Amino acid sequence: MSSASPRSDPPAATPGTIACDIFCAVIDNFGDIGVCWRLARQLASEHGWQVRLFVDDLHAFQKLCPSLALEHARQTVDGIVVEHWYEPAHAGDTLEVADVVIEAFGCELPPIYVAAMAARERAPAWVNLEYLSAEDWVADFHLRPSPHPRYPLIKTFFFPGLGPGTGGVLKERDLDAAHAAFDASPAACAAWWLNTTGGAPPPAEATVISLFAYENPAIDSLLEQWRDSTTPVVLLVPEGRISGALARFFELPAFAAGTHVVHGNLSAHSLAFTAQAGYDALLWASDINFVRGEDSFVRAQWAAKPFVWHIYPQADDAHLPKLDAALAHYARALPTGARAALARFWHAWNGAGRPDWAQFQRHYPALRQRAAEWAGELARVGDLAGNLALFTKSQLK
Ligand code: TRH
Repeated sequence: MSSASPRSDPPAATPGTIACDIFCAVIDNFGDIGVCWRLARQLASEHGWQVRLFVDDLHAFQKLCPSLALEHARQTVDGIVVEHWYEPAHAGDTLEVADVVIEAFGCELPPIYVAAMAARERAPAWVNLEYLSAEDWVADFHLRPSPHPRYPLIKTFFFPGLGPGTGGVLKERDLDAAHAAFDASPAACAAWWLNTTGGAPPPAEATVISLFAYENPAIDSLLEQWRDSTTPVVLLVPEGRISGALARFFELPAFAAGTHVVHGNLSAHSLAFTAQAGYDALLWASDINFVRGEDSFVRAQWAAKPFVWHIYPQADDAHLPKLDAALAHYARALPTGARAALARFWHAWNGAGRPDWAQFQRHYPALRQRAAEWAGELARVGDLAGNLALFTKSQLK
């Protein structure tokens, strides 16, 4: 549970504690702040850093962190100092430069802050955290330094990735234990279903699917296939950009949180958007997860269940090579038939063709096994927060 306090003092730091400032400009949706908030909490809780998070859009942030107060320019939440970065030049009420400075996704730091970084007795470790891509070039560019054109400062590009030689992706130390505890506890599972849908867990023969996606023209065909399925399908849909399409399909004015509909063999529940920490349980409770963007895509991999990725669409289809690069990692070790079925389904979900549910389901056992193996392989690349802490500490020596 998050707790916010409007006090402006940061949590008391012990001498030698690393201070870290993260700057986050929200471009779209929840991924920018989602990644930064997860990273901030991990650096504080697992590495003992004193973290300050500058974010320009408190409304987007509050969706993931309901205890955040919109009216405070500065507040402390879960031990993290949150500064409302209300204009690009704002750098906090008093100008303090941290030991480690993370600019997320190429956002531009306030010029006054950069000047203060240069004036600092010991230059901070400055990192630009990039968007995740599974493409091969990422390992070549990870940790490349970029000297500042005017100041004696070096910025390092830190690239998340799915393969060796990259920065990896975020994974909390206690994540697997929390997942295992959820799976091992029928009471926790039943409580989750009651709390989330108002009912009991579905019968074992049902396929439970979570659906987090952008607007998607393939949804109608999929809803028809689920409705006409020979076995029950239980669909869990966090309220959001795909909800309008479900409302149209079910001929409802809206598919708002709390709505339950049964059509043929499909039971669909619209869920309230949860605080970020609550999202994992939705992935654990489901047999197949539809995810999108960056952070939910990563969480689905840790959940170790088959998943379908709706990649964030970019101009000129620049996202399609990224989709195939992720498939190349994830699907590599699948038997040929399952690999082809997965690729066809991911492509159809991203605009090319019609998703074939029966074919996807036929390969479920192989996909399930691969999902578990892949989570192990990915873990070997190392957790991004740990990798970033190690690198920046080496810069501070
Ligand atoms: O919201 P997104 O589509 O964000 C996107 C992507 O990150 C994309 O790569 C980026 O370029 C673009 O923004 C600007 O998808 P993503 O990354 O999965 O972020 C969603 C966040 O929302 C994630 O942290 C999980 C969280 N979440 C909740 O906290 N509660 C919920 O109920 C749900 C469904 C998600």
